[in-house]
Amino acid sequence: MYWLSILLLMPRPHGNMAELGQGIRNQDLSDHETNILQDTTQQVLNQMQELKGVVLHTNKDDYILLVIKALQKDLTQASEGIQVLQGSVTSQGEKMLNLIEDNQNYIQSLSEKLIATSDILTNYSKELKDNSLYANVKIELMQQVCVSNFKRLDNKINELNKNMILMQNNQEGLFKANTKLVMKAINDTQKHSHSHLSFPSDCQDLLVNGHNIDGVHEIYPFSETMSSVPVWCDMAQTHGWTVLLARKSQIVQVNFQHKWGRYKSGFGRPDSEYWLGLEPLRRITKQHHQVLRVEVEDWDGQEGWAEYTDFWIEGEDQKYRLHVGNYTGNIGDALKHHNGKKFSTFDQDNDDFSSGNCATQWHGKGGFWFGVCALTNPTGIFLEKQKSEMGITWQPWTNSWETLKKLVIKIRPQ
Ligand SMILES: [Ca+2]
Repeated sequence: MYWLSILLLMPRPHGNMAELGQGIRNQDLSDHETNILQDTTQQVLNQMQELKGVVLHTNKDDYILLVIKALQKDLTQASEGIQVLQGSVTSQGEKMLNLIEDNQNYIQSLSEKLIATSDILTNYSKELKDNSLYANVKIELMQQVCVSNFKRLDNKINELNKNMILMQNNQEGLFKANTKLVMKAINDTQKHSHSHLSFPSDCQDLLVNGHNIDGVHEIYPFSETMSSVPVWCDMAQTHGWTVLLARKSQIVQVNFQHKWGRYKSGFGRPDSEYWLGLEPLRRITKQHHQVLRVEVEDWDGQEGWAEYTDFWIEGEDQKYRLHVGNYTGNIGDALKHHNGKKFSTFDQDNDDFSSGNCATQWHGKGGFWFGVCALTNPTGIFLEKQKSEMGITWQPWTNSWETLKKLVIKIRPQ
């Protein structure tokens, strides 16, 4: 330490330091290290110059020589130190160079990797660009398809709307047509409320329902009870005649001598001789006033007819009073005498003959609308050709009480 401090304080020989500086310059030192060495050398030279002046003025030669030797030794040591330092610096420089070289290699490697990565990225970019273009083309195509589909959908919707309107119009038309049909059916039902297929109220209803052949049929004049009454129907082209009384030749003639009750309900057989009954007759004529037709045949085969366009009867409380008018025919108007008369039977005298019962005393005990007493006797006794007030007669036709072979009374709605 002592010599190091002396080295720093004491002047150094000028020639050795110059060589040292030159030696240093020859080494591969950095500029900064070279500057430090040069500064240090300059300081030593300066101190040596000062020391040289001191030596010139002191005259102590021995001491000076000793000091010089010591300085030379120091210089030698310093030179060695510098060499060590140079070696160290060189070693560090080499390390630095190696490090730099390593770094350069690493940088080179990184650069190569970067270039490779850049290439990859470029390729990716290119692929992305290509994909983007492809995607754009695809999107454009999809957009076109979508637009096309939207147009088609729009057209379909318009078409559907038109169809909906057409359907609504058709539905309205159908509804109107159905309403008309229903109203017509209701009107027809009301018009022919008693012309139901299963419950015809007379032969006219049966004809309307398609039964156009003469024969026995069941009619339902009692809507309340729906009980049926068998009748004979004479079917014409447009009229269904309901026979209310039939008198004609039979192997065994039907007995017409019945009490009020039987005349009220009816008796006989529709396919031969029969009486419909006052109560069914009242029900039929109550629904519609009737046309009444009388057909007669005498024992000589002559035929005739009479029609009354307004016929109806009252109820049992009025003894089924007769209303008949507007005669036409070729056998004379016999019923004009009976118009307005009550019905009488042999057990119930409602006639205008005050001294007795027309049915019992004069006309064979059949029931009829007797006055005083009769111009016709449709319910009389079936007798062969003869003159008898007890037989079946139509007085205006024969101008006598000549019996008839056939007499039928039938009705139809006006
Ligand atoms: Ca009487």
